Amino acid sequence: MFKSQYLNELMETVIKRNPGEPEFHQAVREVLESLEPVIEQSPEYVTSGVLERLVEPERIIKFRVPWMTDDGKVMVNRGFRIQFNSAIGPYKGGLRFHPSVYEGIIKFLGFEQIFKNSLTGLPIGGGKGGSDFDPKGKSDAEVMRFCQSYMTELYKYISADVDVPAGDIGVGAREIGYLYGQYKRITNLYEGVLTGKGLTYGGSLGRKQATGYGLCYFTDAMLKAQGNSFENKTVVISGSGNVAIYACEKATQLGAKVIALSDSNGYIVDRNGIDLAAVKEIKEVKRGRIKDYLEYHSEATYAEGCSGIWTVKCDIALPCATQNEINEESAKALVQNGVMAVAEGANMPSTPEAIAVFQGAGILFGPAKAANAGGVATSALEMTQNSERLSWTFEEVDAKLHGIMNNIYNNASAAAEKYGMAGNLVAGANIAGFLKVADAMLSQGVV
Ligand code: NDP
Ligand code: 2IT
Repeated sequence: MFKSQYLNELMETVIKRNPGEPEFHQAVREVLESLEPVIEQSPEYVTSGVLERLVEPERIIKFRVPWMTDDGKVMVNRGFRIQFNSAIGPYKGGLRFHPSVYEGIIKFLGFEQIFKNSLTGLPIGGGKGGSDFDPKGKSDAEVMRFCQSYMTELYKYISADVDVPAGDIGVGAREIGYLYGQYKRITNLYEGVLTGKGLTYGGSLGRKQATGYGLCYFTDAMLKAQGNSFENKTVVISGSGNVAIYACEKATQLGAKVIALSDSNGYIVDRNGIDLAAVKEIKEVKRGRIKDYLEYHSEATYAEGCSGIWTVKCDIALPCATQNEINEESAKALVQNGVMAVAEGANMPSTPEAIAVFQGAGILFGPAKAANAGGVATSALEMTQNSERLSWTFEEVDAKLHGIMNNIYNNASAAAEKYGMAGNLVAGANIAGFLKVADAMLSQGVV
């Protein structure tokens, strides 16, 4: 329940208009809660209908994706692209290929992307897409045929100045390559229509590392504000995909010891510190499971199930797998074990109840929109390099990323303080992200 009757009615409308989409409702509710003090002070956001327009995607594209398995069987998946908000730039956001994908997941991710992209300070609007296709266990040829079929429909709706997709769960360098090849073939355009591209055909140095590195830069900024750092801290990271791997790399470089990683089957604990070269070989080369780590380090332990990882005692927890992976019980376990900071690499990995536990305990909490914005920020830097037909060095990209993450931390902190919620980075990130988009919408009239 909100104090404001207006917000209660708006939330009810969102639920009625988007039935059976609890993840989307969750994402909207959190943002509206943060905005309550803003609309009290600035009623023009209500009278101009900015909020009603923000919660309704500008366009939803939904399509059939037929493809053939290696043994000639016809398969049909569903493709989505939600072009949520273009007030401050072309739609920008990843594609997720995972069996759990349905319209509500893409909607929640697209909605979050609006505010995250605004926080980067770069000119990118919000969008997201994906499919219920599961790349796991498929051959490269099957993944290629799927990607070609997906792009054969999607190309009609995207271009370098309209909508620029990238990776997310299940979409990495391999998938982006196949998608790019098909876009180029159909349109005859060599343009920066996707980001996360390979380095030989327009990708940016540092994009692969950006979300994980950015997460650690953000966490470091939170810690430094309290006179602390990663030095000698024990870190637990969930997931073992793109974000988790490069969060592990940067946390280690900053002096921490990462002791646990996971996948959707289970988690490993290595008290000596994770051997990242082994993890990269297992995940990036062999496309294996995190359990295979025991073949490299028999002294490590493996446990089935993914939520148990939050019972491993640590100073810093970085959830980097998926939405709602930390519930109230897991949050309580982390707090009881003395966690001092939690920062979200995944999108919406903490349930509202879990966030309440962290904030109630007074620990540092870095919400996804702010903490994982380094990936999309570096995607925007890739777009810039493509436009000027130049490529920057790794050091240049990384330095820009570091500056952007520090700015996001400072802006979210300042917004929280300005609205009387000092230290509440959830509210601060939502408010700072909202204000830029809302003011652009006000300037552009009722569109
Ligand atoms: P990857 O596909 O590279 O890795 C995903 C990891 O999360 C895998 O270890 C996977 O395990 C695990 N995982 C996925 N779904 C579940 C589930 N339902 N339960 C438990 N574990 C699961 O994806 P990314 O690393 O790119 O993405 C991870 C998170 O970060 C997502 O929330 C994504 O939205 C977010 N993100 C990604 C960005 C990027 O640049 N890539 C940018 C910002 C946010 P398994 O192999 O068993 O499925
Ligand atoms: O959630 C995200 O921000 C991403 N998956 C990255 C999006 C992008 O366009 O790089």
